[in-house]
Amino acid sequence: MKLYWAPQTRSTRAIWMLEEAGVPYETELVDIRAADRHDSAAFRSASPMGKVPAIIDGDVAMSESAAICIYVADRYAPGTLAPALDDPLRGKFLYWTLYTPAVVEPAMSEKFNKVASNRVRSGWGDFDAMIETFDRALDGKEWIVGDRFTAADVMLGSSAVFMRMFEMLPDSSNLGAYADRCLARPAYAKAMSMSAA
Ligand SMILES: N[C@@H](CCC(=O)N[C@@H](CS)C(=O)NCC(=O)O)C(=O)O
Repeated sequence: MKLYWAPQTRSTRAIWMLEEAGVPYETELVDIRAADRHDSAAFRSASPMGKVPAIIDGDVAMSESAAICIYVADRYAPGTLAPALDDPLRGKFLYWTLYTPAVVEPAMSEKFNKVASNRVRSGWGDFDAMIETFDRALDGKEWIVGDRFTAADVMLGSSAVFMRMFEMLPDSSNLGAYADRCLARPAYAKAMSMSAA
């Protein structure tokens, strides 16, 4: 397993995921902030847009943090970090793993950039609908799917922590406590220490 990454980026999610799954990996830094950037052909084969994180695992070359989380969970921790294909929780697992790129990030971007929102016309609703839905889903729950930590929590946990960092997380006991539980995971700490280095 090779991980293409850069510090202080969405790469943290892939590191967190690989650490949760206990998969050994090597890393290659992609200098996304360099003025004269020269991406390797191998990296570009995994990430057509040149974005990190990306992985190459044998014949598998791919990017998109949510897709990487699902792949790693299915391949290396099926039934634990991802519900099995025939588990009824599988649908919820896919929904919540994709909630970050499909709903959280566009809604955050809209709010951050002060773009007018349209709850009905936009696929992500709007920022308030995104937060209310996320918060409600955590009512009485430790983790987002079933009663165990899954790859969906890597994606949503990183979103909750990120929103709190940017003071976009409202004063909600569900979301704040959820962010704290994610922060307390040793695999998250490992990802943060690597990403900060
Ligand atoms: N939807 C992608 C977004 C990846 C992304 O935007 N990566 C940024 C860093 S956080 C990047 O590589 N930017 C460099 C570039 O676009 O050249 C994912 O979740 O993996």
